[in-house]
Amino acid sequence: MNIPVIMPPGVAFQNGHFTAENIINKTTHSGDLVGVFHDEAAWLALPANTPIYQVEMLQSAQGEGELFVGTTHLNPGRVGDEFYMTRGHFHQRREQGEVYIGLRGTGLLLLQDEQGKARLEQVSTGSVHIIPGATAHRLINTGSEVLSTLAVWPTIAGHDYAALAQGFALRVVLQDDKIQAKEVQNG
Ligand code: PAN
Ligand code: ZN
Repeated sequence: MNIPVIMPPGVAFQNGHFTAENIINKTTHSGDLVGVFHDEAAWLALPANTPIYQVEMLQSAQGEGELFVGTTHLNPGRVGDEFYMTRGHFHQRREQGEVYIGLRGTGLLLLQDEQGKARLEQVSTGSVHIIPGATAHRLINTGSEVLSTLAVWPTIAGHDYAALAQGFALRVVLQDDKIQAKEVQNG
């Protein structure tokens, strides 16, 4: 019997780009990130069409038990003293977790629980990050090249951006030529 072998989609580990048909692509520009960076004047000075990060996703079946696979490419740069970062979110379905794997570049994964307690994990090539349920997550590029990560998460997870409208409890900035995490008052 001749059993056909399916060619699955691929991901290039060196840059996180997918090889597949019908990849979903979304770029987030500076102008989309209203209220995300603490230095409003520096944010306003940046052209609104400045690309900050790009997400590539494979097509997935939807529904309970199905998974999304995506890569995020976060550009290097700063708004004022604050490093470029993703918007960050809780999952709408709070109990749903996610896995991030570092592919290229260097940065930090900011994790925050529902009580507002934040922690940082170092992201680098091959780092594996298990994001538990009920944990908000944001990538921060503290390096000088693109930070790319691979992520897998349940399609039912959904994104809740509104819960963090006040912002995260930590900001990562360049001060005195050093990468520093600062605690934020009032979130
Ligand atoms: C990722 C993120 C991606 C972009 O795929 O959605 O890095 O970050 P924001 O969604 O916060 O803009 C993920 O965590 N999915 O659940
Ligand atoms: Zn997520």
